[in-house]
Amino acid sequence: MTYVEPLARQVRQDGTMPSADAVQERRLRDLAGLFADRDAEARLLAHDPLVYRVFEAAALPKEDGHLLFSTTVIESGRVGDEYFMTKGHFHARADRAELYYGLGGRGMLLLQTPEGRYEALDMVAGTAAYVPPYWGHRTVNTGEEPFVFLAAYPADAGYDYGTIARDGFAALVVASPDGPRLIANPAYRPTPSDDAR
Ligand code: S6P
Ligand code: ZN
Repeated sequence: MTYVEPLARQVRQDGTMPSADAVQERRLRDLAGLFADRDAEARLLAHDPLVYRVFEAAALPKEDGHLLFSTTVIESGRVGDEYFMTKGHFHARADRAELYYGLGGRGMLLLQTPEGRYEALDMVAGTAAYVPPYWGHRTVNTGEEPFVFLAAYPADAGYDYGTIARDGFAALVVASPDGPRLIANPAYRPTPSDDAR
C-alpha cells in the first residue's frame, strides 16, 4: 500500500466529496442567533432550510506539519436581507492560516481581526483566497447557485466558534438594489482581549 494514495479524495464539480470522512450538515437552527433579522429567522425556522454542508477529508495524519482539507457547499438563500453564510470561526490555534479555492458559484469571504477590523473578498470559481493567521473568517453565498469552495488548513488549527457566536461578526453582507453590500454590523461587540482588560 502506498502512503499518498489513501490520503487523496475525489472532489466533484459540485463540491461534494463522495469519499469524505465526515459530512457536516448545517441547517438554519444550527445558526440560530447569527442572522441580524431575528423575525425573518424565526419565520424561516418553521422550514429549517439546509444552509450549508462541509465534506471533510479528516482521516488524514494528525501529526505536526500535516494539512486537512474540506469542501463547503453553501446554498443560495437569504434570511431577511442577509445572505446564507457559514457560522464563521477563528482557529483554536489562532495563528494557523488557511487557503480557500473557489470551485463554483459566487460568494464573499469575510475576514476580521480579534479587534474588529474587517475585510471582504469576492470569490468565484478559480479565486485562491488567503486567510492569514489570527483572522476570523466566514463565507457568504451572494449568488443564485450554490457557492462552493475548497479549504486547506493545518491539521492542528481547530475551531473557536464561541467568539463569533458571542460577539457577532464585524461586517454583514446584505442584498440591495445594486447587489450585495458590505456593511458594518451595528450589533457587533468585541470582547476585550485578556491583555486589554
Ligand atoms: C476550516 C475551514 C472551512 C469551514 C467551513 C464551514 O478551517 O475554514 O472548512 O469549517 O467552510 O464554516 P464553519 O465556520 O461552519 O466552520
Ligand atoms: Zn478555518
